[in-house]
Amino acid sequence: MAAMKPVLYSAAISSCSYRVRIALSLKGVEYEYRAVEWNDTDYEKINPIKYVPALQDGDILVSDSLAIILYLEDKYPQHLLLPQDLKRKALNLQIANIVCSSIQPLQCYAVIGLIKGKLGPDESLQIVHHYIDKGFRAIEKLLEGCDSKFATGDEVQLADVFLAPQIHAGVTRFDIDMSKYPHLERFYKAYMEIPAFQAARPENQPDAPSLPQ
Ligand SMILES: N[C@@H](CCC(=O)N[C@@H](CS)C(=O)NCC(=O)O)C(=O)O
Repeated sequence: MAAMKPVLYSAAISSCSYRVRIALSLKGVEYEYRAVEWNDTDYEKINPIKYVPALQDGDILVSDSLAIILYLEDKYPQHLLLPQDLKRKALNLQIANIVCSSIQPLQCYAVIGLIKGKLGPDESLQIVHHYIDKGFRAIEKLLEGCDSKFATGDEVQLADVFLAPQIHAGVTRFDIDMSKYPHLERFYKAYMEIPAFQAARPENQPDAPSLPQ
């Protein structure tokens, strides 16, 4: 009997879901896409913290994009995202974590929702810009002198899987001027040429919003 496809609980515009979609595509894993509505109370049974993404793979249910991607890395070893070399592996994890812990949570709808009404839209946007800029500048510093095609080499690795959705959100949702971050701007152009990244883009998901994001 054929194995069941993993089920991805996702939202098109969620940058955290976008990371997992890229990893699944790069690894060539076929999956069932299940769009989660923000107000779906049943979803709490899948992920108690109620955030997307989550992945059900057979009897394994895992949520949080980094945990999911590390799970995929062990389960589906095709297109490994973490190199053996300890220095490059550490750099991949560091960049992924800067995006995951020090940028995205500070730009997310939960935080923007909290400050809504207390601050005007311009002030909220300034806060988001501050944290994206802080993170992007740090990553540019870490990559000083880098002349590879992607962040940590000429192959797409974990850092790239986290960078692409973060830059995409920066450009499309927060009007970030990427010319201030020359390495990231160059990688972003390269990511957009890769079919696995294209397939994972928000606008190519079944629940893509019909309005510009
Ligand atoms: N650390 C989590 C964060 C997940 C997260 O913040 N998801 C957002 C979308 S990118 C979400 O579900 N937001 C819904 C809400 O804020 O209620 C991960 O990397 O998966």
